[in-house]
Parts: sequence; C-alpha cells; structure tokens
Amino acid sequence: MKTKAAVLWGVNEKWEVEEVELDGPRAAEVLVKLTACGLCHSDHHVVTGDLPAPLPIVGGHEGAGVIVEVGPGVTEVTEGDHVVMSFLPACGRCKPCARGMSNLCDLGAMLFAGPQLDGTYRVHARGRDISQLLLVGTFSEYTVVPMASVVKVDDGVPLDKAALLGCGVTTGYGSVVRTGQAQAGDTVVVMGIGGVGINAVQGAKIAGARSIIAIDPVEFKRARAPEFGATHVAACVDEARPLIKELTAGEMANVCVITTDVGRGPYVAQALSMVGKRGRVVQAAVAPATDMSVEMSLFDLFSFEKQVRGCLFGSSNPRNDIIELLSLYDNGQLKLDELITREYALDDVNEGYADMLSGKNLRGLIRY
Ligand code: CXF
Ligand code: ZN
Repeated sequence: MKTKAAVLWGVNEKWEVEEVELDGPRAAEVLVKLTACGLCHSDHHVVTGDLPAPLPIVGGHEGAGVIVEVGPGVTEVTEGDHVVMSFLPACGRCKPCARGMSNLCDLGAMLFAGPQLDGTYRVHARGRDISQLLLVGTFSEYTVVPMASVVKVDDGVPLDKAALLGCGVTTGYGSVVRTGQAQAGDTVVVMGIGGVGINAVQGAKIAGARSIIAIDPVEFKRARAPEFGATHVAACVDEARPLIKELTAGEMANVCVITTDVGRGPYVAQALSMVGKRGRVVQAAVAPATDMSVEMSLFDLFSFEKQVRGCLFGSSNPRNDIIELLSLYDNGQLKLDELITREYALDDVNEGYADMLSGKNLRGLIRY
C-alpha cells in the first residue's frame, strides 16, 4: 500500500514528507493506522547524527493507533485493537524480559540495525529500502511493526494522549520512580525540562517527593514546571545548588535526573554536586554515541557512596508500566493533556522541530 511518511535521507537534512510504499505485515508483525505521534528530541538526535541510525529512515518512535491487519502467527493482538507503540520491543520471553527488565529486551539488539527483525524492509521509496526508527517509524500514517513493539490498551483510551506513553512520559516518570528509586519525602532535582524532564517532575510528585527542583534556562519551561509538581525552579545549577542546600539542611538531594536536550560530560559532575549521601544521579539524556568524556569526582563517589545510573526508557517494563501510567491518568494523578503544547500536521514536522529547539514546546504532537 501507499502511505505518507517523513523520511530523513541525510544527516543534518530536513525531514522529507513523501509518499512511500509500505509492505504488509509479515510473521509476528502488525499493520497500524496511527492516530497521533509525539515529536521527541531523540528523532532530532538522529538528524544531527548523535544517534547513529541507518539512513534513509522514517522517523518517529512515539505513537498510538489502531491495528488494521496482523501477520501470520500474531496471537496477542488482533485487528481493531488499540495500541501504544513501545519504542523498545518487549518480547516477554527473553531473559531480560523474564527478569523484569523488558526495556533491555534482547530484541532491542536490533534497535539501530535498519531492517525489521527478520532482516528485511517494509518501507521503500525512490527505489531504496527505508529503515524505520526503532522498528516503529511513527512519522507515517500507517506503519508495520513487530508485535513485540505494541502494547494493547482499552478501546476507551484517548490515543492522541496515550501516544506520549511510547517514550517521553514513561521515560521521564521511570527515570525518577524506577531508575532513581525516589521515595516519599525525598528531594528530587530534574536538570532540563523537556518532554522527558517534565515527566520526571510528575514522577517525583507521584512518588511523594517533598521538594522537587526543576532546572531549565528557558523561562517558559520554568513557568510550566510547577503545574506538574515542581516545588521550586532554577535557571541553572549554580542557582539551584544553594537552594537545595537550604531545603535539605545541607543533606542535598536524593535523586538528580539529567534530562537535558543532549547529555554532556560536565553535567554529570554538576548533578553529583547536587545529591547527598548515597544520592543517585540518573543519566536519561541521549549523549553523542562517540563521546567518551565524563566529568565526575571519584572522591565524591566513594566517600559519600554517590551513584551514577544509566536510564533507558525509565528502566520500565512497557507492558506493565504503560498500562499503569494510563490508570494514573484516569485517576487524575498523571497529566497528559497539559503536556501537548502544539499540534501539527505531518507536513509540518520540520516546523514542529524548530519549535522544540527554540524552547516553545513541552511536547509537540502530530495528529493524523
Ligand atoms: C532514546 C534512547 C536511546 C535510543 C533512542 C531513544 N530514548 C528516548 O527518546
Ligand atoms: Zn523518545
């Protein structure tokens, strides 16, 4: 079939919205008609080359929609089912999945491989095979994805809002609650209030944190953060540090999550300087793949048992956590509607990213 998709043909080029050929679903795959997809910063990391994805590629990895066809051997879902994409597949059978670490599912080894799990491509254009970002490529009206990359949700779930659970919300919430293991009464610091950071703030609130300090140089982000649970805001780390000291009577924070636009080596030292004894620094921001430099005080690490933890998809188990987050939304404890600052048509995807880069959006959304 033909469908419209946004394709990146070269590093630092624009997304090209064009008609592509989409093959039907093969074994263990499903064809999904997307309702909406979120504009996550990681798609832009592919544009800059910080995330080394195989080009040409259909972008997008946050999305939700309705299954219109299933391939042979698909048992868990069927035509008409409403699904949220999980940017990481979760097969449920491999060792990491069985141990409750589905974000590290063995199928994720194919993450930046290019073709689908069987080694062939579903999308073609201009006489070339086209990759699908993180196996899902949601910048497309229709997409074919592995059964392992969808999570079935109730028919009543608003799919436009649920689309954000495919990455940003689940990553941000999980970065504090799962990776950072924040507890009631804790002090939590969030460095960078974008589509992930704002949900780290929500996670800290839901976890019962006493103080939640949101750091961002953009005034609009600082203005919005309290709505999602921030108790204090600061424009930079130097402004936040004395505030945290005062709020904790010198003990400093329990958790500091790094959710900046790009992960940079010096940020780790800054984050470590804001946590106290056995404090956890959570590295959730995507950093350039080739960057090997990290600044941190090893003295700080051993003398106060401070920890630095990596965070992929918020250490979440998407089949459990996406459903759990939807029930928090239902209960009024998790905000989704308020996250969507602006909506775009697929044709305007480049405008959406320009807005994200100039700090205008918490989350931009493409509605199909
Ligand atoms: C990223 C994490 C690294 C792989 C691509 C997606 N997370 C969220 O956007
Ligand atoms: Zn993302």
